[in-house]
Amino acid sequence: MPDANLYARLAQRFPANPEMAIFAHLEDGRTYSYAHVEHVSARMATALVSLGVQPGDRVAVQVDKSIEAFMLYLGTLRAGGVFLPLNTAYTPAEIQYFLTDAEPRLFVCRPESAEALAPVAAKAGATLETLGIYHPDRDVADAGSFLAKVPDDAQFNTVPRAPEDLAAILYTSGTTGRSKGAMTTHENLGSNALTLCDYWKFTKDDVLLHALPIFHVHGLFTSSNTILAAGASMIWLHRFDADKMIAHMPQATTMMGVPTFYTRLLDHPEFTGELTRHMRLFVSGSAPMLVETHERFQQVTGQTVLERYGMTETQMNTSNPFDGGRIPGTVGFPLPGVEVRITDPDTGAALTTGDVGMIEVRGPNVFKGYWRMPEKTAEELRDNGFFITGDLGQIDEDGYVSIVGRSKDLIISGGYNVYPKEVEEAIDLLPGVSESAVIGVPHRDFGEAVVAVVVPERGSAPTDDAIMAGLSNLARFKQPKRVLFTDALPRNTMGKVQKKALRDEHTGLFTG
Ligand code: MCA
Ligand code: AMP
Repeated sequence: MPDANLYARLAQRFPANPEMAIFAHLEDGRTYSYAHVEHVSARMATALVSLGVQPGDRVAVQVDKSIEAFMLYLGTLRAGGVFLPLNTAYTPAEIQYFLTDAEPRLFVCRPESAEALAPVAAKAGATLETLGIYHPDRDVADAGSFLAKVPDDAQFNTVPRAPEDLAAILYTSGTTGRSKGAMTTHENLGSNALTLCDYWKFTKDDVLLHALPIFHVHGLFTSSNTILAAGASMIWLHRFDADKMIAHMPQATTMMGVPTFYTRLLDHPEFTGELTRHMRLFVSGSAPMLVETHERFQQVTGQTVLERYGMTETQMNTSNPFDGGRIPGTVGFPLPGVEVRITDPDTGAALTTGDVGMIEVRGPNVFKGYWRMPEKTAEELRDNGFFITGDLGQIDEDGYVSIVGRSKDLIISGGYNVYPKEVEEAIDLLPGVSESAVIGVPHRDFGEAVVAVVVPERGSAPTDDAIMAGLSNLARFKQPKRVLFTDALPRNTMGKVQKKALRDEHTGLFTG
């Protein structure tokens, strides 16, 4: 059987000429070819093994986006390790949970976070190393301790993996209780990368404008793995910056982003039809793109953004077509090899064309389950292989899938997921608070913004500053953009908080 190791699968497709660039137009003037990818990932894998990483061991990473961070991901795959990327916004309290749950052999963090995170790593039994942004002109100390352990030269035989072996764990918050580690296999990632490469017609001539973070599926897998599968190249920006996107767009052929990328570009006076005429593809996902944004984009550029739908647990499920109608407000067709069905959320019975129900997905893209949570896995992954997404949708007569809502209480802010329950639990613990409801309110920039509606205890008058100060253990993007106070939350006859009524009441908070 051929090796299913994702790196080995992608490397087979690397360009025949290893001098071809993988990272193009680097801001520091470096050149970085596919030969470098092979060599540096071999050196990284060697260092990982020397640090005790064995096949199946987790390698947890909370570092800034850099080429070295990306090579650490590839080195982990080559060593047969399980890559566990963590949002750079997570606080030490949040990291503590992930490390305790995943028990990584190694935890790599930013040099400036090492002091705060050393006790966290020690408690979880993980070796701690640091990785900073490498810059040839800067003091080597900035690059952290890990690179010092990477040999100058090394060959490495990629560890063979079976399709169902784990390649990565990505944590996704739960609607109830603790975050769950989505166990993602080599086959999940390999099949999705090859499918997207084909479906979106990527070739070695493509240059992807890459400004997404690399601790989530969108930036790490959907974007980067697809580029490696095509033997193409990327313009690697450390973060989204509209000016830089515009400066680099003339050298790019494609871009992938969350809707906020598109609204920010459209608001920029230099984003014009002229600037984008040569671009062959713009892809959006991670959150719904408003029809209005699609239309503005069409007006300015004459092009239609291709919207697709994915999840941490399933990689990419559906996509509007490359050729043929890309219909705003839909997420297109099931990708080749992926089955999508709509079911009754209460009974699980399959529904028919046009009916709104639960979106369920089956295919080689669907994850293996939640790390050490067999009950949660059984709740969401059916015996017949269908995954219950928690998204509500319908399929029209032409086969286009639309997402019309969510059965899960979830806010998507600028492409980051925020689970209201987690924020409410933190607020409810604060002095003077009786209860709270956290809702997503329309926001021009982030799509939805987190808003907390707080009921003070009788006789107490907590301030919004006090509430915010009490939430410092939560990542900034989860913290409310506004705290409102009320005497009582609206409830239905069953006593359940009516979040829809609250959302309706405050809908114009940021847009009105
Ligand atoms: C930053 N802030 C945010 C967010 N990002 N607040 C709410 N939501 C956010 N997404 C806060 C910061 O804490 C800060 O607050 C202030 O906003 C400005 O921060 P800054 O760093 O300057 O923001 P930015 O760099 O401009 O970031 C905005 C962004 C970024 C570019 C939209 O959030 C981003 O890159 N999002 C992409 C997320 C993504 O990749 N999602 C894919 C998930 P303060 O100043 O008060 O501290 S994968 C997925 O969903 C599935 C699989 C799929 O289908 O793809
Ligand atoms: P995550 O848990 O970060 O993987 O987020 C996955 C969720 O993002 C999905 O379950 C959807 O609710 C949402 N999502 C992703 N892509 C789209 C899209 N194009 N339109 C609407 N929602 C989307």
